[in-house]
Amino acid sequence: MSFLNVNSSEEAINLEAEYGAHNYHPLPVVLTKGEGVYVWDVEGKKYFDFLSAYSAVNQGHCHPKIVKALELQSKVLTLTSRAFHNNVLGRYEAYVTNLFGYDKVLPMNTGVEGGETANKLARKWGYLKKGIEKDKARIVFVNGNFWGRTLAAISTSDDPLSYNGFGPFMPGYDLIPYNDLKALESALKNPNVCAFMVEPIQGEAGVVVPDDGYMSGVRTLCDKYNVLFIADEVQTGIGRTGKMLATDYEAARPDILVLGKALSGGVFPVSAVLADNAVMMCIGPGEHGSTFGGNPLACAVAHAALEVIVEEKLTEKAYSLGNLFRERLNAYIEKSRIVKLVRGKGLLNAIVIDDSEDSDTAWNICLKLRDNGLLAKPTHGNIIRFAPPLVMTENELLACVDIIIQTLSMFEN
Ligand code: IF1
Repeated sequence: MSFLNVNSSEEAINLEAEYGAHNYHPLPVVLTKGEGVYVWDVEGKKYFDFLSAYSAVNQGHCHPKIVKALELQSKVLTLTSRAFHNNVLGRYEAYVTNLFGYDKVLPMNTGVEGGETANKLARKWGYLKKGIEKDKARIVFVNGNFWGRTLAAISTSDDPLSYNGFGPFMPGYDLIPYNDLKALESALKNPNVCAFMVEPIQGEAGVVVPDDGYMSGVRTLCDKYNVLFIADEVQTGIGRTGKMLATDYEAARPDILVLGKALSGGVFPVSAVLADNAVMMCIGPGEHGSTFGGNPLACAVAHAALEVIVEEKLTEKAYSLGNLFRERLNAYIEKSRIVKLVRGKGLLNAIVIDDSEDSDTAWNICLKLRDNGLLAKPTHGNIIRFAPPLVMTENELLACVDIIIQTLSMFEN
């Protein structure tokens, strides 16, 4: 057996089972090529990608402009570390801070590193600017949050699958219900609270959309109690929900903005934390960083990836295609026995199967969707997330709606 390539999906799956950690349970499909909204498996079968690598591929697979930026930079300079300057970082920093309207950016690599950076920034601001007693700073999170797999991230989780068996956990975190401004206000009254970190729409929890007014209410309460509002837009940001940021739907400008995933169009791990000087300058030289943070290759890729979102008006596309998607699905749901509802904003949507969390209906529906040429995966038990690349055309979206409805119909009796 050559380890360089595989001749069948089965061989690839067996190699992963034998030599790879079993930290995932992938849908049984082995992808070998991606282009725009399509992916192909080893046997040559073509699929619509309706997951977009959890919203990292908003710009479509292997977008030519982003790949070109990767190619060009990769032949010139890939990594200098931040021990020295490079000629790409500053230009990218100017672009991304102007695009999102913040004074500064702290470049990192993965979304969870962005979250960790936001937590460290908020704590430092709490001590230096809010006058919180040393080591007493607290950050408030909500039930159902997901911001990654590090020990800090799982210390805020209420999902046993995320934290079971990984204790002891990091102190200094409080949990309150999502979408509950009363609970938030009572938590923020604690003078040791330096920040509230929240997803504008909860991705992993199953595309949970809060009430209108929740995010603007968060902004008002954080102002009232001198608490930093950290928005985790790793999954909702970069056009996915029909606005450049999901927080753009309301008067809810975050004090700290965390971006990742589609910041690179899925071509390279890139994340970013944006804030104004009053917050960002609380961290000084040598107090935070990473080997790859702000590397020239990542900056070139991210710069191109953001330009694609703007130039191709992908945010506007997500907004209109998302409305069309929910309209067609709701028409089906009216007469469906198994689908309870569809929810989401822009092209971040999910359907809830009228089933218990531990039933395998959603999984079986995704297996059938695969057979019918569309790839999606259940999030929690009975919820299927639908998040295609934002470059999809209306005809392609309608073809996907047909596949989804045709597949769901197979489970109605
Ligand atoms: C997995 C889903 C999970 C995120 C939000 C930060 C991060 C994520 C809102 C961390 C990452 C990924 C992680 C990946 C599957 C996927 C995911 F929600 F998107 F479906 F897990 F919940 N904030 N989400 O969604 O970013 O460090 O991964 O770059 O861990 O299984 P990361």
